[in-house]
Amino acid sequence: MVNVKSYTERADASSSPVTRQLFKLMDEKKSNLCASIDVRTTEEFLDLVDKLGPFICLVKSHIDIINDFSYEKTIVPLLELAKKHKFMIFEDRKFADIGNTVKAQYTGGVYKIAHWSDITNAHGVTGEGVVKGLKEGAKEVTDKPRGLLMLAELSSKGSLAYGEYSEKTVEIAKSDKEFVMGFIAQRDMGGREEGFDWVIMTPGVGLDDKGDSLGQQYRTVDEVISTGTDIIIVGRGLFGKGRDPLVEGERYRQAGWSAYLQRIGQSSKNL
Ligand code: S5P
Repeated sequence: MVNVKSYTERADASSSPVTRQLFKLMDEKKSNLCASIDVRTTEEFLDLVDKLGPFICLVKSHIDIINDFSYEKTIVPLLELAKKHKFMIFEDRKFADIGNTVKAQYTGGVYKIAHWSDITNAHGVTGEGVVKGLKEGAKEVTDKPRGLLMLAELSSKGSLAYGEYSEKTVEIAKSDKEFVMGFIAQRDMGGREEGFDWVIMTPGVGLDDKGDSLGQQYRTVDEVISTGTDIIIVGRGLFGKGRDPLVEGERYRQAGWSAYLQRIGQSSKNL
């Protein structure tokens, strides 16, 4: 059974400060769209963020693929755009090491992720220490709320994250109700009967393509929302192959929002 409550209702009951902020923002902007902006230059990155900003609740970055990254030229303007358009930020770092190492990777180096990214994610492969290490790191460098998503399932062909692996990852997520806000997954991960209301964010979403030549697999917006997705993560569907981000941004926002309204039993006149 997927979650049929509204984002606002869930915000009020959530134990995660980041989830509370995100769900409220989503209802305000009528958007459950996260733009995944995987491009190689700061200029392209900021240009796409500015264009897509009005349609999205969240920007997902892979900050380490930007060739000319600098904190001043990439992150400072990104934070300004986040204020201008009201979206949150998710650095898709996929941490996968022991607690002590991820803590250093999260807070230090050139990227200093914990300083600017509201949300990040981690694999469960190394065990519970990954959650503790990241949480400690966040507390040491900022007073702002930070949230973690565990990677329970992946969209790519042949992924090893299923069955017992996914179940064990869910167990790890239960170790921290305040910092772990939910999952990257393809469907609802349960937990409500035990008092967890996780946010499910789903990549591998596309309305025009079935996948790519490197193993990515796409499902439609209606499909993922009906199986429990709260936030759709869309990358190349928004700006790849010469697509117009202004057109696709609104198209995916509407598709995501109407599928959500349908799931919670409201009519789509509220689009
Ligand atoms: O299972 C996953 C998990 C993630 S976070 N499958 C994914 O594709 N991702 C990320 O989502 C991936 O790293 C990329 O940044 C984005 C999908 O991009 P698209 O262009 O295929 O929509």
